[in-house]
Amino acid sequence: MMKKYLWSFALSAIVLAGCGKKEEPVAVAPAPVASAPAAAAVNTEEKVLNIYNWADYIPEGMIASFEKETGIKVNYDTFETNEALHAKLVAGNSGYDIVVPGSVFAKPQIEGGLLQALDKAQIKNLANLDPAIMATLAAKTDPGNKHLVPWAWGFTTVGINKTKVAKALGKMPMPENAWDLVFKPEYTSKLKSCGIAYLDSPTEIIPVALHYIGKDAYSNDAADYKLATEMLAKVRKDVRIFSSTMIDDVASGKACVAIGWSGDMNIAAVRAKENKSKDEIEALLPSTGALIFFDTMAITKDAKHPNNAHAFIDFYLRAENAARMSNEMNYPTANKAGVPLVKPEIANNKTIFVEADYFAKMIPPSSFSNEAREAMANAYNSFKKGN
Ligand code: N2P
Repeated sequence: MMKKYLWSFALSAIVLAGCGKKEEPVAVAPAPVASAPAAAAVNTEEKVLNIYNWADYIPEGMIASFEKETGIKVNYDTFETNEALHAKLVAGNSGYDIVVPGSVFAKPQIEGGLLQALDKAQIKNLANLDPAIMATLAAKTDPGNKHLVPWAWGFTTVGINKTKVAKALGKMPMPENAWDLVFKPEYTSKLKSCGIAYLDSPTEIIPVALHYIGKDAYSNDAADYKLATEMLAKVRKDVRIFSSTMIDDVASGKACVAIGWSGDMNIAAVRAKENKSKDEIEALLPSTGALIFFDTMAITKDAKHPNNAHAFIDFYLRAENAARMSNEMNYPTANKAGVPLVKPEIANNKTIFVEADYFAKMIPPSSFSNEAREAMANAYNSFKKGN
């Protein structure tokens, strides 16, 4: 049992080390106050809730269960990149009550007043969350854990169709560092024949490229972006697919190697088996580390249904719902109470719940200034256009 929790302690240690602090114990967010208000507040909101989440992130039927139980009708839309969500929030009047930004974007969104503080009295299941993960979020992103509740976490890495990659590489052995497969011309020139896919977002690709060239993945220095795009330019012609919903591309063999998200690559592996493909798909653990992300639920500043939003967040935080997400979407949950309910084949999959020693190598998330994000977008767009 203890082994399963190791990763979260390792996570807090590495994230704190990453922000220059020693591995001192961190004040954990206070547990929700148990005392009930004198009279239970009556929810007079219209029975509607508008949710905006990443594609391929929620188990089938979970929304229907919430609707059935509460009588609240959910409009559930999806986005594919942090940039797309951010643009909607900045424009205002998005119409969404709950959004799920990555922590890299949630930080400037909190600072910019785009998200409202949670009413923790309405979320009794906050107590189910892993204190170590909440401490890392408080330290780096959301002081006092006022705005954000983790949906899931995971990492950006290299996914491969082992069968097709072995064939395309021929006599060439697999590199020690899996990032070479997507960034080193020696490999990409061979793998282009079976399809190279990249996530389609500046803040996904530039950070992994920075990491590959030995720079800080979260550098805010535009001069570093130039170096990253110089490296990327050498492999641009070999990249066939730009997509942030690449599960089917990988599962069907349209792409044999991808810069993708850990859970999506694991879903692709499962889907290939369901499709009776003989090819084996795998999320890799690059020797130099992969980039961790946290995706977090938050309520928009101008939400029209904040009470319904709190009700959904509390519902999602039930141990059984958190475990269902891990079991079906192949992303680790930050819900400590849910972990014992995760199926052994998921809990023991080292590319989903990674082991503590690999954690020590992973790159914790940070964030970018508005100017840096703009410079990164320009660098990425010119890379993509090929000029
Ligand atoms: C999408 C999962 C989103 C992970 N399937 C990246 N934040």
